Amino acid sequence: MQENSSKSTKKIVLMGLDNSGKTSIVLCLKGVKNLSSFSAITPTRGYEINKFRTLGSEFNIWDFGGQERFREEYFENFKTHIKGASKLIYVIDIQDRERYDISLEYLTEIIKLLRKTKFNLDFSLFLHKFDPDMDSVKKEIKEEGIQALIKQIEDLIPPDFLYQIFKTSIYTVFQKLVV
Ligand SMILES: Nc1nc2c(ncn2[C@@H]2O[C@H](COP(=O)(O)OP(=O)(O)O)[C@@H](O)[C@H]2O)c(=O)[nH]1
Ligand SMILES: [Mg+2]
Repeated sequence: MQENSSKSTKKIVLMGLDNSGKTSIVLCLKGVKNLSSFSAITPTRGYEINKFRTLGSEFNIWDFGGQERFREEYFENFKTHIKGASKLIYVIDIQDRERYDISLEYLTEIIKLLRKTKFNLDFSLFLHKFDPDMDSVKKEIKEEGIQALIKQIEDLIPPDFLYQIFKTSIYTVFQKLVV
């Protein structure tokens, strides 16, 4: 598939396990406010490219579905997929504790490949589904789990690899929270 390679178009790549919320994030970025759109989304097969324009820039967001059977292909053609991208966002569903390990393995592989390609792109991690509607007890337990997750992330990412971590939810405007 051919991307629009005009200079003002920014390519953003979204990766992460299936169901982590990538397509929903794309809808948020596109400014879709109608919540019923979120229940209508179907799992992304392979990958899909979303084009939209906001704040005077044009964006192509490449949403890689993340289902297991597609991951091998992403790795094989990694260079082609991320070529021209200015940003790669890796999404982790913080509510899916059972798959933290699988998600971190996937992340490890992506970082390995990124270091090989030497492309200069921004790397961000979204700790996603960090919803605002948690009571304080639940929040506390959750915070502990998340701190442990962040520690694991820090341990697996090489010290000279630059990245930023954000806590995000489709139910709040994306909040920047650098850890
Ligand atoms: N609680 C919660 N659910 C979310 C959030 N973002 C997405 N979801 C839900 O997670 C599921 C998977 O989302 P989807 O965008 O299809 O994930 P994808 O497979 O990574 O593209 C859907 O049921 C979404 O409604 C969020 O911030 N909070
Ligand atoms: Mg999707």
